Amino acid sequence: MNRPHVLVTRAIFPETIERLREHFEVDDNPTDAVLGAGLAPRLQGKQGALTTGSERIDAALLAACPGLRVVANMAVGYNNFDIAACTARGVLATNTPDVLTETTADFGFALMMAGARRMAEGERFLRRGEWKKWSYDMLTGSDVHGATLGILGMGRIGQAIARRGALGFGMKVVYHNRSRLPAAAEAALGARYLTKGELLAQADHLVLVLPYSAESHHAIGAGELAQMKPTATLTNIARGGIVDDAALAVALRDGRIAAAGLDVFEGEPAVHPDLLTLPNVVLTPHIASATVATRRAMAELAADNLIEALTGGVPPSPINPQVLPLRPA
Ligand code: 8YV
Repeated sequence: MNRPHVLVTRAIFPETIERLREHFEVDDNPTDAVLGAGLAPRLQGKQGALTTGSERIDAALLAACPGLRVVANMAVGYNNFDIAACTARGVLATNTPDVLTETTADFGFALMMAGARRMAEGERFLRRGEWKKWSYDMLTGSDVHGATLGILGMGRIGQAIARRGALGFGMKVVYHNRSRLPAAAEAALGARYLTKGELLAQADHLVLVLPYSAESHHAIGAGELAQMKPTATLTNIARGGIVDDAALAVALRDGRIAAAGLDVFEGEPAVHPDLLTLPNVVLTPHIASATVATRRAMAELAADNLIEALTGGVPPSPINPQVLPLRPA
């Protein structure tokens, strides 16, 4: 029997690889090296790929890999995919929504709190041996409970953060999104729609949860930071490039906003060197979805998509379902 051939671009759970081997000839990547220019050669003769945000699937790659029919991203975000190019070539693209929503919202909330309450700064202070006595204004931050939570990008994760703020912390929730939520959803979340300018001006803690695109590139730059309260915090768990990191470093240095929490960076894993020198920013290495259970669920959902798509089933989370049914191999 002619089994489809698939590439798993990065190291993932061995159990998921084993499951894929029940259906496919699997080329995996136990060394976990990011393939980069080696991706197209490695995809020759493969009908499917299980990818992560580290691989770019664009028109050039697809042209170089004409046998490819499915790319299953182990991520909810898919800015590493050129969806129009995939669709034009009849290649199905899939992602992993829902399974990471609550985990990612937990982390976004934690990062926001860490910035507001200066937790990382306090920890570094203690480890440096500088904690000699109590003082009334030592590492004083700003309250989270009862404050105004601003959310830019009110999708599934934004709504999960809104629920945490409203129900758990008595926050006033305001948001801006490309499309306004239905009135019933707003009422359920206790969230009020604002223009982007109003959101910037009113938020005590602004959390970014919007997808990255040409439209959202530098959605937060010097101009936007200038509209925020000097006491405000900014948290980015969405994608690098949504914030102009150089402009943010200037705003944090000059006290134009109080603090930031960043899990994603322009050009990551590189981090803007100015951010590394600032005390009032909490920096984490793109780990918002990183719990064992959630990473397992993401890997399994990506595998489900690959298996269903290449065995004539119904993939659970297609991004461009219009290409289904897939062209024959
Ligand atoms: C992933 C993410 O860890 O799902 C996303 O969009 O950013 C993270 O959960 C990362 O993209 C690796 O694929």
